[in-house]
Amino acid sequence: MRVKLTGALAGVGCAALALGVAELVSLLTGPRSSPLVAVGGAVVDATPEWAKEFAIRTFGQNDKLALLAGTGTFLLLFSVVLGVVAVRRPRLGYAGLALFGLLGLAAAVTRPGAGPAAALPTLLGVAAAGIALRLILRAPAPTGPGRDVDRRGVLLAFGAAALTGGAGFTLARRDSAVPKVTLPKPVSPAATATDLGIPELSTFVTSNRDFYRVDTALVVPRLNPDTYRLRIKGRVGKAMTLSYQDLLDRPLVEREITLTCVSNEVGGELAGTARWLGVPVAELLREAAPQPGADQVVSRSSDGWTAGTPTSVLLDGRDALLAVGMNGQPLPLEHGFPVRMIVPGLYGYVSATKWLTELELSTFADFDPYWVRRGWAKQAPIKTFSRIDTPRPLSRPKSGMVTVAGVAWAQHRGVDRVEVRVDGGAWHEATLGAVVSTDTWRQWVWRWEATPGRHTLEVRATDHTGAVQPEERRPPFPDGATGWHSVVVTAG
Ligand SMILES: Nc1nc2c(c(=O)[nH]1)N[C@H]1C(S)=C(S)[C@@H](COP(=O)(O)O)O[C@H]1N2
Ligand SMILES: [Mo]
Repeated sequence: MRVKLTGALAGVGCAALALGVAELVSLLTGPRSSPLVAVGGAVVDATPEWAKEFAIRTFGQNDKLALLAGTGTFLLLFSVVLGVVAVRRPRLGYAGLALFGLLGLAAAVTRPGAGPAAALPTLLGVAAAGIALRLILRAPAPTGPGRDVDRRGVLLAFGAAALTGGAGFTLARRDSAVPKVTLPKPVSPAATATDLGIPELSTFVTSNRDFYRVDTALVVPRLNPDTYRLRIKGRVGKAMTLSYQDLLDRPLVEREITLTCVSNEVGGELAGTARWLGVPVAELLREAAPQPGADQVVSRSSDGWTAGTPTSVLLDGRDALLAVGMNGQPLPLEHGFPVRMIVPGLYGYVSATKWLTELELSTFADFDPYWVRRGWAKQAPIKTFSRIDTPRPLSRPKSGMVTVAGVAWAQHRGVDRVEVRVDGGAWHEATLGAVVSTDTWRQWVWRWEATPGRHTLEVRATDHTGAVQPEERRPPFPDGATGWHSVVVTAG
């Protein structure tokens, strides 16, 4: 029993040491070469077609911590077994360690954009663990089967693991701020809408801090603006490479645009409006001269994620931008610093590539981007949506005059009307906030004379083409949810 316990502890100590050393080394080779992050990233990407249910649930959610915790638990169990086995059969122990190393190695070097140096954290981590195991497993125990375990060695392994891992994490955190850059003024500034200023109602412009975040990145890519390059290539007459400064030197426009995630559920919060500063995509595309038939622009990020946008949409005159600024600031790291794409009217997964490094003119027949490979639709215009922000579900407003308010969106078609009804009765027209383009959401408000009791409020919007938001509830997969948002309240 004791041999087993100390063996288990030895295994965990060695595994922790491997991770700690790897974390420290990954400071030099980049955070995505850390085996924990690399394996987690590989798991995210390897979600197979048949596991679409899983993809639907993960898509759009930030279960990154859960994933890392899951990987960590698996490692813990593996290292316990490894330690217990190693005490009796050291060779098997070393073999297990090698297997564990191979897994990390395979993940680290096959991550998009990984060079040979990505192997170093795992290699050095496993080497350190191997040496520690060797020192810990001493001569055969004088009594009984198995080897004696050097308890001091185990303690030392844990100590070294804590030191290296701790140093790695602290140092990694130290330089996670956005590099200092000064953005030029736009040649064409954004006009803004007046905020209705109702408590609990989403503000017309969403602050960078409150803006939703959706991506597959386990660690936020950190690109250096000084060495940044954007390549425009593929089926073009003239391939181009632009630096960050090249982009800033162009005439920049600023536009308020509402971005929405296809994973947003009815009533969900995966939408936000920001003031984006950027270079019109169409100008760059025209200079690159797309070949006839190049109907898809594949945008690629530094971490290998891809989106596919119809070339025709990017050239139809809408404000599709390569954005460098968000609400007067350089893009925050989580929102794509230094450059991302923003296309009014299309869900983020087919248009809004963050940490953008490449635009490749291709065709829909030739290439399926990241989420399309996982079963999501190739074409994904944003569906008309409306949401009740206040009163909150299950709240207890006082009877009498109650302010019902929310937002509605139908990007690039525009919202023309929002209606509210109570308990399935007649529809009442809400008052809409004024907006300057069809590319943003609209705030809306309706004053309700509430009678005491339990009531159901429902909302629906009509877009500028006259199409009424469909009532039928459908889930986000494969091209966006539909259905009316409803809220149940009890007026007192
Ligand atoms: N590089 C990269 N860009 C990405 C994604 C991603 O996973 N990786 N996710 C997309 C999705 S699905 C959405 S909805 C938007 C969200 O942008 P935000 O996080 O700035 O709100 O980014 C898009 N751009
Ligand atoms: Mo999304």
